[in-house]
Amino acid sequence: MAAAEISPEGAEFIVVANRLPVDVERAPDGTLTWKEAPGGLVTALKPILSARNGAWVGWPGSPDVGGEPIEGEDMLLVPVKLSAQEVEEHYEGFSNGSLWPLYHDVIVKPEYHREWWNTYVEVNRRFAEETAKVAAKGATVWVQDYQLQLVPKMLRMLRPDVKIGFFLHIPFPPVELFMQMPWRREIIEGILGADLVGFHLPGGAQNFLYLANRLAGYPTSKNTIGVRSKFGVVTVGFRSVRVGAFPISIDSAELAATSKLPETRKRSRGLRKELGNPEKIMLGVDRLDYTKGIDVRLRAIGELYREGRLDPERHVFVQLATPSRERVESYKAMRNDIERQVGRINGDFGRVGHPVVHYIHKPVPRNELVAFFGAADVMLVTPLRDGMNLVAKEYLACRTDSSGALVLSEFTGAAAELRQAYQCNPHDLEGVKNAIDEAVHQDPEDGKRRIRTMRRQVLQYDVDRWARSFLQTLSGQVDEAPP
Ligand code: GDG
Repeated sequence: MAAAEISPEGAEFIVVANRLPVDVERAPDGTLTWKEAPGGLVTALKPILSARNGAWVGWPGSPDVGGEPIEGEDMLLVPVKLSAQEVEEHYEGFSNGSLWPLYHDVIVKPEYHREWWNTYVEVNRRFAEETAKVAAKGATVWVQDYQLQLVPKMLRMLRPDVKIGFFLHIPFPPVELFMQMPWRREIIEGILGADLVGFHLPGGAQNFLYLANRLAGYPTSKNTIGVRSKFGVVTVGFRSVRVGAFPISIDSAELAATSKLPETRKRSRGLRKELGNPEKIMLGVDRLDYTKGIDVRLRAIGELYREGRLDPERHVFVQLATPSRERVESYKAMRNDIERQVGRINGDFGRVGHPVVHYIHKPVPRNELVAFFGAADVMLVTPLRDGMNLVAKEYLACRTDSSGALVLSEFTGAAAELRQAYQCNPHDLEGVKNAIDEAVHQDPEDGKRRIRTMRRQVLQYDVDRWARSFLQTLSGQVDEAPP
């Protein structure tokens, strides 16, 4: 790759992510329109993007759509054009068929195909090139997630003048698993193109530090990595790459405000009524993904009904499962398994007009989701592995009266911060059952104390704080980011 030209008018702050924060819609006459697709990341970064002449580089969500950058409301949108085959091999293939299962404890067996890898390299190169074209001299570039791990190194080769941060939103696996990856050294070298590499947890950062030494032979610091503090260092030639833990969060104040609105409260009451005014509503909210442990909680709930520890007349379970990666084989099999379990529990314990498990397989509008959080007495978050899990934090932000209970898998990043949850090991079915049982039958005063403590944590450490601590560390403004 030859060095790219530096645009005199370029963007000073650039986010590079697999997806643009917009949805593209094609009108019947073939013209394209763009609609903002709000998400936690874009909400947190919008103020910085609009203040710093920002740009967002990403795939617009439809194959063969791309071309010239588009002036958005708060930022320049830079669509990266990908063919249908590239989406299949880069996104569904290497990202979600190889990296996703490998980084989530090989719950499903990862597949490694050379064609997928070659396309992953090619697509990463295109992202790096598009970024190099729009970056102002000395710009700050923040690359997001596992789909783009080669971009930091490729971008550095094109534009040695820019400052590069990389953040991984999913777990970074231990060496024993990572060593499976046929292109393991290339991936480590790719990430090490950044000036700052961030993970949710110190454990992931430590895994990465170890591999940087073992696979690429770079000297690494030996200190214990802290949360937003005590960064590790990898010495790559004349450069120092910092490695740290920055647990992501949510826009807590906005969610709390939405959940307090009279119309949200009314809708929460309406939902309870539609469910037959049960004593306790249990809720699960997940992308339909095998990492989320939806099957685990269904198995636990089924047994609790069978043993009489849950009462089908008084306790109902609602599972909102957003469709996800539906073309990937392992997702199809998982969906069948979950739907069979739902049918079986309802067959055994429901009656006409009164199912015990309510299963919705479609995305729910944001406000409706907040009403569900408001209605839920017990939130079930039982992933087998999850980088952070924002749902657990969102539920807490919405519990403005401090009622409710959170059952939380120890295998989520959130478990490190939310110590007062009913924590469980998702591989230990009896443990999961006990945690659900305790949460459903908790003493209300004890419950309030738990929720209050966890809410305080979520309100204090919101997504804005996450972005600021990462970017301040990247800019070198502070040696240690504010706690
Ligand atoms: C990855 C990592 C990490 C879900 N269903 C609906 C809906 N959602 C929203 C939730 C939440 C988001 O989607 C899911 O976030 P999670 O964090 O739970 O999980 P992943 O999608 O796997 O995210 C994860 C995250 O990145 C951030 O770093 O925490 O570990 O895997 O915001 O509320 N939203 C709406 N309707 C739905 O039906 N509107």
